[in-house]
Amino acid sequence: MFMIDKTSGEKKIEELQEQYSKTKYNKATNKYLGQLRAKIAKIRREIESHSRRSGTGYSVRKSGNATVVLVGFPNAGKSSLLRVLTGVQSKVADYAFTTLDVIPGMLEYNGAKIQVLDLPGLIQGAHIGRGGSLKIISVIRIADLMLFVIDINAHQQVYQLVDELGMLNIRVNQERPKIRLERTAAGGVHIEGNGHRIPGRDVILSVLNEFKIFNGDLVFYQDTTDQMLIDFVADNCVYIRGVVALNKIDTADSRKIEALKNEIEAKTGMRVIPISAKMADNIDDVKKKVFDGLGLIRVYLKPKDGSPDFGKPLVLDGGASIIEVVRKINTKLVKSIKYAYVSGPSSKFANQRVGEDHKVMDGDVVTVVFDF
Ligand SMILES: Nc1nc2c(ncn2[C@@H]2O[C@H](COP(=O)(O)OP(=O)(O)O)[C@@H](O)[C@H]2O)c(=O)[nH]1
Ligand SMILES: [Mg+2]
Repeated sequence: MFMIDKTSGEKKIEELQEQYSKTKYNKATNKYLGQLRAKIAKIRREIESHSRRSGTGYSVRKSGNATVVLVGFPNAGKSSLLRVLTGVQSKVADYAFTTLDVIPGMLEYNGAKIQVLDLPGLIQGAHIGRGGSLKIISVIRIADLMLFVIDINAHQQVYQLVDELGMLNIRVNQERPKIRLERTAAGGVHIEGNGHRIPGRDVILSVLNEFKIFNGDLVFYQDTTDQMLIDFVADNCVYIRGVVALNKIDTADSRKIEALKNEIEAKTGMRVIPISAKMADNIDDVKKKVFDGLGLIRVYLKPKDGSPDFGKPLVLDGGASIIEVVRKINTKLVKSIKYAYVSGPSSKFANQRVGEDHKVMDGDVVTVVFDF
């Protein structure tokens, strides 16, 4: 195992985290704890912007429709899963810490090309730079989905990983907090809670002050924890969906598999797929859940007087409109769109005529009419 030298920033974070964990939570310490967390978030933001500038990350080029990273402890079965998903032989050995680099594979499913990256295993202490984690994190941050690979005989690792990633400002299966801040020149801080559960005024002010914000209107649109407020103000988190592959089920009985699947789903909000990478068991379900988790959609083009080509879907991101459909065919055509005919989940009836802003859905058949 190798370890990155800790910088002064990382040491400072360790100190603050120690103070944080030593302090009992109550009404009197509430504000102090908020301050500590805001300080940690701020130092971390500095470290990250530094490591981006100095280029300590791996350089990984995104390719295909979407990028999925395999996240897990060493020995969980990441390289084995990469092989059964994509055919790419990343080094598999009977001892830990074998993969030291990022190994890319390409998974083709439903007409989509999904890039799958096998990363060196993440281990405890990742948030302070253990195990070369800062490089690994720089790759995870660009992912569209995290596929957690968890050994069923060490399933607690999924919770440790979610915690570690949390400390590295990667939020798993969470949405960006719905909060708005409008800075004003004077007048102090106005808080609109809209009836939601929000941090106390003293905590809010101490967090804002830590980021040198002394005036403004702060509006909450949902129940908000202290951490969510800090995430919003520091603006340094990425929000990535996750799916769990619970691996090595060939070594467990069905009662244990079912119980752990339910437990992890309840505690993390992620879908859990029990698999055996070794026996290639349930791998199709992984592919399906990855495709669904990415929110990709398929649209079939139909010539005006012909039939749709169901063998060759256009794969688009969820929320795409007719404009994105045309951009996929040829960017230059976008300015010539007249209208389109849509049949399928997004249309009210067959061959509905729609404008270029119409949002398409998975399974739509589309005919675009141009105005040349
Ligand atoms: N029994 C069993 N062993 C597995 C399974 N998947 C991987 N392994 C074994 O676990 C070890 C680590 O696998 P590897 O893919 O290298 O894990 P990585 O370190 O996460 O990349 C190897 O000995 C694999 O043969 C599985 O589904 N069942
Ligand atoms: Mg490996």
